[in-house]
Amino acid sequence: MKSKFTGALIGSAVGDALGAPVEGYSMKKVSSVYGKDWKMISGRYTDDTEMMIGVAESLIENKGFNGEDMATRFIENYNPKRGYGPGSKEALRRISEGESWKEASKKLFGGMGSYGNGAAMRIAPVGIFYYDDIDRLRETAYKSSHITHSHELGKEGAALQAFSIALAMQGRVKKEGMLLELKEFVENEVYKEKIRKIEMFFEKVAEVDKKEVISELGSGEEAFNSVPTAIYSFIRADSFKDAVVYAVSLGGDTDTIGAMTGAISGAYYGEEAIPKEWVERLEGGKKGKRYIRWLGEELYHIKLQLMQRDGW
Ligand code: AR6
Ligand code: MG
Repeated sequence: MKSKFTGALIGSAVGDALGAPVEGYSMKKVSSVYGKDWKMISGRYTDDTEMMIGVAESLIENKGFNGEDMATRFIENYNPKRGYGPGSKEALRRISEGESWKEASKKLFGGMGSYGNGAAMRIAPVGIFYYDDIDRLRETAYKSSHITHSHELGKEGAALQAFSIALAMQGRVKKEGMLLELKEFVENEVYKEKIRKIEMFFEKVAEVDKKEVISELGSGEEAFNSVPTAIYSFIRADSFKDAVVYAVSLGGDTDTIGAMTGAISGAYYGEEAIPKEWVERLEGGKKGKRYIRWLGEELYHIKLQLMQRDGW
């Protein structure tokens, strides 16, 4: 279990760092950069991992969700060079200027709130910490999303990603079984339809063309155009490496789809299954790979304590 906790977080960071140098590229351009080797280029992570670290730090410090504290962590960790989306950036600016974390995100996009994938990309700590408690998982996914993403589709995408990670932690189901549970879990029709499309992909005998995956599931910055793509990338592969390589190879929002695929795959296969050369190349420093592993270990220890307290 410990290796699944650390695997989800390191897997997320590795996927992010692998996708980062080719963000926004077409499928063809990604392939011209990575060729057949898929060597990690710089190992530098982006906003996805920086925010995922904030979620983990806050869950650890509070042994659960605390919105004000989590928002503060996001603001303290914020480095403009990590490539934040405009919505997240504005929400954090508003909160740092004194608006409540419950109100700030509602003002974005003309009062609609953001449906970007920024809440789903950072959700791995919630998925691992509440892997055995669906109600808490859903509630915490919604609340942690709300700090920057108040649109229903942004929140539902984060909850779906968190639940995918939880199922991967449990390791009971993959393929059809996993899709069935995801379809029951998810409350929004847009996501149900995407999961149906994934089911249809698996019903086909021939390998589905990547262009079809992109047009049907998406490869963009919207949560509904990227979370299902990450889930599909995980399910169709038989290893951590194949899953993440496939996700990034599609092009588009490669760092985030890479991060989300890496989180689910790391939770399923465990940290040992992540290619050593990718982890070695992942950035170090104060909040680098060692720190990310430590966050996973801390979440694991706190989870154990809470389970023992509750008489497991
Ligand atoms: N109406 C129209 N467009 C929207 C709406 C909406 N309600 N919500 C989101 N978008 P954002 P993120 C579009 O800015 O989710 C970074 O590279 C809009 O084009 O909230 O935190 C990350 O690494 C908006 O700019 O950012 C992610 O890969 C975009 O969705 C990515 O950006 C993203 O929403 C998303 O980060
Ligand atoms: Mg990013």
